[in-house]
Amino acid sequence: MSDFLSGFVSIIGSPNVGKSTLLNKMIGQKISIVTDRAQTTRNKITGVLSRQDYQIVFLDTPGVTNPKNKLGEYMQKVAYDAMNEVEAILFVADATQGVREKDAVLLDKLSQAKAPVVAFINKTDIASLGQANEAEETLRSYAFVKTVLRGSAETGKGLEELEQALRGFLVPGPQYFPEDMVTDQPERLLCGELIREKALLLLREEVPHGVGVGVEKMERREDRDMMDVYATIYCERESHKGIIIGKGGSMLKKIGQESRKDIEWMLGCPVNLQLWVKIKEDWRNRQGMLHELGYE
Ligand SMILES: Nc1nc2c(ncn2[C@@H]2O[C@H](COP(=O)(O)OP(=O)(O)OP(=O)(O)O)[C@@H](O)[C@H]2O)c(=O)[nH]1
Ligand SMILES: [Mg+2]
Repeated sequence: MSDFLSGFVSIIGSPNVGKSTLLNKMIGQKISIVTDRAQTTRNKITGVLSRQDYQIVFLDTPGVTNPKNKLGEYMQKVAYDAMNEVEAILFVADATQGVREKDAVLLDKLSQAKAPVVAFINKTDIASLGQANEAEETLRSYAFVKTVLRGSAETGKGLEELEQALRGFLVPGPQYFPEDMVTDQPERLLCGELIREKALLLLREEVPHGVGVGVEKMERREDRDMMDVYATIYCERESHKGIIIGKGGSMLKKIGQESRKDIEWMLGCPVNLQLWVKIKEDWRNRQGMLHELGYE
């Protein structure tokens, strides 16, 4: 084991560029939720890639934007903290968007980081060659960016090269996690995230950012292979509660059905999911609620 290499790699980038999709694809398992909306990821998500002679511990982070509330401040801090004490930083850009003002601000921040920076231009499957080339040229103009690669987290193109590039920054060290462990997120948090993902995907534009999910209890039945999961969807307004519940409870039912499928797949057993909706005004600015939902 003396030749074993390992290290931490933070995945950093603007919202919606595909950081979580990339993590899931590299790991080969869905551990970080993905939607087409900005600011999907709210916490640091650890994903472990284990090979025979090396291990990469990825840290997926929230897309960096200007915070609008305490939750936003927390999310920004998670991303900034992840720039320290890692072996490498994987900066992700969206080929169809290029290097925008917000990406440039983030790159300036990364120029101060101690760790080497690898840039990955994502979504080349839907970008023109010109767009990808332009992004690459801009990224290469940053002297501290060691390597610029491109590909697609969706199709998997370019990910083998990316893994090899990151491998080059690993150092002799321990296997931090057992090789069959893909994340250190507790099942309870993963369940909550899967429910939040379905809520984000199914709800209208104005509700999603104010949605939080708390899983109160997970209990295995004694008489059979089944799990009872009790969870609450929090929102900020009466009108939002109405939208989440839907006509005759139809929306809540749909959120429940779709998230249950994912939760069952994750837990490997049938699940009885009980969902509630509660209003907590301005919860994204309330320390107690942030703490309760795991944002601390
Ligand atoms: N076509 C295409 N779509 C992609 C690719 N990677 C990600 N996406 C899509 O881009 C959207 C955002 O993906 P996420 O992985 O949630 O992005 P993120 O950077 O983690 O976003 P935040 O957590 O909000 O910061 C989703 O709709 C993905 O399906 C890709 O390589 N190609
Ligand atoms: Mg994400």
